[in-house]
Amino acid sequence: MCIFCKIINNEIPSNIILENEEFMAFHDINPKAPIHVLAIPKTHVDSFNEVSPQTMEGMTKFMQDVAKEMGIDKSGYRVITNVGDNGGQEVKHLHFHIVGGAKLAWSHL
Ligand code: IU
Repeated sequence: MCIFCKIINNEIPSNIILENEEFMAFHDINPKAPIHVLAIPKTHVDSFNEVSPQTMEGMTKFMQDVAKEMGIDKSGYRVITNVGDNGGQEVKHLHFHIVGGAKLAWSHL
């Protein structure tokens, strides 16, 4: 079972921000900004390459709710999903980084 599936199953503890039947959001253990949250589907999907439009519809609303919950919806934030080797994807369970709480640089492209 992948590490994020273990987090979903409470086999590994995480700092949960928001959760419903389909999605979960928790603090990244190695934050790259003052606010760095990961939003994931509870059903395993390897990456953005495989996700269905139906799942993305729910995911979009869920991430908007996470941004509100974190109080960054007005100040602004960034949503990132890394895909595959060149994208720098380390965990092979689809996740969206929601990053904010500071003026973000655009330094990796
Ligand atoms: P990436 O897009 O696959 O590179 O991002 C993986 C992220 O998952 C990375 O920011 C890690 O700090 C984060 N993470 C985590 O929050 N908890 C974990 O148990 C593991 C990785 I493993």
